[in-house]
Amino acid sequence: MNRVSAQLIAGLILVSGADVGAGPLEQEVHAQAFGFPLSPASVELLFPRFDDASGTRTLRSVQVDVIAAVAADVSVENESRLPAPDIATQVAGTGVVNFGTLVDDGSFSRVDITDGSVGPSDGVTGSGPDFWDFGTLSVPLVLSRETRTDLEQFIGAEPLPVGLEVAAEVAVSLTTDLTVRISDFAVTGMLMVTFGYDPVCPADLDGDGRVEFADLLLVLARWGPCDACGADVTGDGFVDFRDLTTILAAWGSCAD
Ligand SMILES: [Ca+2]
Ligand SMILES: [Ca+2]
Ligand SMILES: [Ca+2]
Repeated sequence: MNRVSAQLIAGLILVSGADVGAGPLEQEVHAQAFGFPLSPASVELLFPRFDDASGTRTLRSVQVDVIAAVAADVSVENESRLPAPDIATQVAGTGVVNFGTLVDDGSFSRVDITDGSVGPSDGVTGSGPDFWDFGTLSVPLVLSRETRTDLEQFIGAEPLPVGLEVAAEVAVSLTTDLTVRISDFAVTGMLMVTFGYDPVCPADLDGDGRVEFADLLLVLARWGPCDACGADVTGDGFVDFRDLTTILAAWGSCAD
């Protein structure tokens, strides 16, 4: 390192208050698929708790997400001698997800209506001008909740269940002289748990437990734009003076 660089670094050491760990949180995502018939019904899936790696990672946030579809195959058949021009169906319900004390709930609904052409009964089951097949009626169920408090419950070696309850029904507007067939009524989707955490010592780029010259050299070696490189301590897409000052502000043993 030449004299100018050394002076520059000496000057930067005087810059205090660089915010170590100010970059975006690291994320650890766990996902599991599920599917069960309705309704109502529930599922419980075990997810790992956060591993703080002997205190070298600090949990900052926990988020639980449900991305699912509630669906049913629905057909109706008019058993009356009169036409039934407008038959409506509604697939609707509620969902509740919980992971420890982290809870979110929501509702879903979709309405479908025949095109006015359903005629009087032809006496033949499952077909004819009196029969209307709505096909598969699918409606999204999306739940998402994050917490940054009471995080202790999410740390440890034992897994913790995520519970999901879904209550749904298929309602049909005309019930007189109508045969309604519902099949494959179910919910399928993904459950996700996302841990957001800070490495306790993000400036220790080479992971030897100390922030020192070797880490500084790694920053200088990657100077400039970089996409998710380790030397970008602040996580802004550039290795620049901000990363250098972060290193200098964290100088010394990570345990201090
Ligand atoms: Ca028929
Ligand atoms: Ca180091
Ligand atoms: Ca940076």
